[in-house]
Amino acid sequence: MRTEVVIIGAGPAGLLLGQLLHKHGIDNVILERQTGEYVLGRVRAGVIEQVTIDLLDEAGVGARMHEDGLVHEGVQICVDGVRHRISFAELTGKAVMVYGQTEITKDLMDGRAAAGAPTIYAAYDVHLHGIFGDKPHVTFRADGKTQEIACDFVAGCDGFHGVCRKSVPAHAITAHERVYPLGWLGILSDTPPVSDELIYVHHPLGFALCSMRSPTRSRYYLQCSLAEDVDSWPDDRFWEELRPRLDDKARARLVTGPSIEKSIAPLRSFVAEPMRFGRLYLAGDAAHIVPPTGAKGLNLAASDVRYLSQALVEHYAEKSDAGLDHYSERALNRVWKAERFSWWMTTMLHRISENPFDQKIQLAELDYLFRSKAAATVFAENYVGLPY
Ligand code: RFL
Ligand code: PHB
Repeated sequence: MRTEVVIIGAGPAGLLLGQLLHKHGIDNVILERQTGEYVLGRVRAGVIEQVTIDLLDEAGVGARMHEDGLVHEGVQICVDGVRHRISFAELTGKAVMVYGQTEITKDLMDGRAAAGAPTIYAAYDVHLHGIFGDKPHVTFRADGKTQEIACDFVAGCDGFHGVCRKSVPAHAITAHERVYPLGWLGILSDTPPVSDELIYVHHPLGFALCSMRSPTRSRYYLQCSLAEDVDSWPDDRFWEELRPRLDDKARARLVTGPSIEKSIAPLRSFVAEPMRFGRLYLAGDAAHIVPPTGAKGLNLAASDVRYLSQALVEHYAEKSDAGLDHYSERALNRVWKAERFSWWMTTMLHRISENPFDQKIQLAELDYLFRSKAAATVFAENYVGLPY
């Protein structure tokens, strides 16, 4: 088999890249280790930036998002029971959209099926060959047999635990990492959200987040230790731990109910540099991870895909490799700013240190954020997404 671009991974990065390339007549095959059902079962991101919305529209998969997505013109931060609002509309003239990653993935899968572009699910033992030469190829096992695809380029969109980044010789790659001593315990429930806007909660008992997927479906998170086991968190225990962290109004509006999903995600900041190795280009979580506090992971995957798809279009349509040559530098420039914002929000909002000095600094930072228009604007500009 031969194609122009082999894309490893059918998460949002891989599917979006496939859709944009297909639109420009560039042949691509996606190889995904899991089944489509499994990919759709993962509950992850919920907040998307305007630039990501625009890209989904450009890929032709934005219709359902515009119908069902919730436009949020601000976000709320609650400190010790008092809520403060940061208005994106007033400070930046922009907004974000609350629309689940599961739905985006479904829209992209449907778009790909409609386009008739090939995705091979349950593709095991993916190996990359010859990425530093002119004629790379990829081998994998599917339907019980070993198969091979020759290509011009490989896009590594296979997430943090994928094979692409690990295929690169150690001397060619530098990893920057910060692991936080905590995780997020998340719950999804068919109960109405406590507020029309997201509430990020700073509390002596630990961080909490009240988010949503729709007017009837809530998503809540609690800071937890990395040693926690999700099985030791029956729903009642979750609601009991969430309740005292909320302000009076949110507490009064809290409707509890059975969880339809519950999971723990560790918090990590990670960047691999560079993002290009010969004819292999990394995009999304394969190259970088942010802690979820700034809601940037999926949005960064989308911005990488924007740079990479444009560069590949330039290569095939204009016979110019300028975009490919600058891909890593351009993508990393935006990545590091989102890394900084996510790290800052994480350290400001979680109970990380038991040192009273550190706790006072957190409160001073939050107070400054609420009182200074300049500080609130910095927050808002980053939250709604920096320009490309
Ligand atoms: P994904 O989604 O991990 O997809 C990678 C795909 O590659 C497949 N794969 C392989 N396929 C073939 N061969 C192999 N050897 C393979 N190894 C792996 C995997 O099965 C998978 O299908 O990466 P991608 O596409 O880069 O997308 C990244 C986003 O999923 C991620 O950044 C976000 O979910 C992060 N995130 C959030 N981002 C936001 O922008 N806004 C949010 O509100 C937000 N909230 C979150 C989040 C992530 C969370 N968790 C669980 C880490 C909330 C949480 C709790
Ligand atoms: C979510 O709704 O899953 C969500 C929202 C905001 C975040 C992270 C996750 O910062």
